[in-house]
Amino acid sequence: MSIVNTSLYPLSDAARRAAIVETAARQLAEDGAAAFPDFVAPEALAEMVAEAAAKFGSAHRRDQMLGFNPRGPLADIADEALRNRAAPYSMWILGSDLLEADGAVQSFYRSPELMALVQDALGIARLHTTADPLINVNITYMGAGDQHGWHFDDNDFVVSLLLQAPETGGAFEYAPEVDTAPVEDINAILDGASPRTRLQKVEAGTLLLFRGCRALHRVTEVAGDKRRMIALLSYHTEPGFVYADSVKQNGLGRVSAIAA
Ligand SMILES: O=C(O)CCC(=O)C(=O)O
Ligand SMILES: [Fe+2]
Repeated sequence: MSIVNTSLYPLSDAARRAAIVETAARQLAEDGAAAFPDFVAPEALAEMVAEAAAKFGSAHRRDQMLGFNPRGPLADIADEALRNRAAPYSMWILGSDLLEADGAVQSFYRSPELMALVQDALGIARLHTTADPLINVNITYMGAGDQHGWHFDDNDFVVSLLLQAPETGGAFEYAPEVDTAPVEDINAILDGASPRTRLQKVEAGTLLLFRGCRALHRVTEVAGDKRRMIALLSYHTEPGFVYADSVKQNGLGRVSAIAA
């Protein structure tokens, strides 16, 4: 069984694959984000949802107020008041060591057809999976009242697959290419009052490629009983990448794998 929805994404057909890659590369260039709706076959998505839901009790609860992690030129020009602006990070995160090694989520993360597509859409010669047992593909869960405040990412790009959308909220909002924006524009974005922000339409089964180091982005507050569940996939241009202990401690509340 293919994990990818081959009727919409016939990746083994060279001409159609080239068109899919070209569309994604254009979206990335224009918007800083490329979405692939219904990317995963329904049965594969159902398996991932079941695995993620079953592991929820093992996820680490994160409740923090954090700054937006200024990047690039902004890191030099942000004034004290702007630097001190913080927003809630409230969610549960499941370490990748707690996902089944041969389960649906890890199989998707490691699938050569997915990695080749991401690589080509981003124009990167060769991508590697992360060597870190805790952070390679993680699931985050957000329930009623949870949100992921405005921030820039440390890594160059993010690949995500929304597993389950909440009833309301939990939208992905972003302002592309604002690492070179003036301080007033950043303040307006953080105030939720900027014409530079857009909402990215993401539904369960949507794969999203996103340049999070150049775009301020957030996940809006979730409402309702149904949790938002998303798989966040980390890849690197060099093999053998392992995250710093501080990153693991911050996100997962631990630095080493839990023995099976
Ligand atoms: O949950 C999402 O859609 C985005 C998560 C995110 O921005 C991050 O993990 O850095
Ligand atoms: Fe992010």
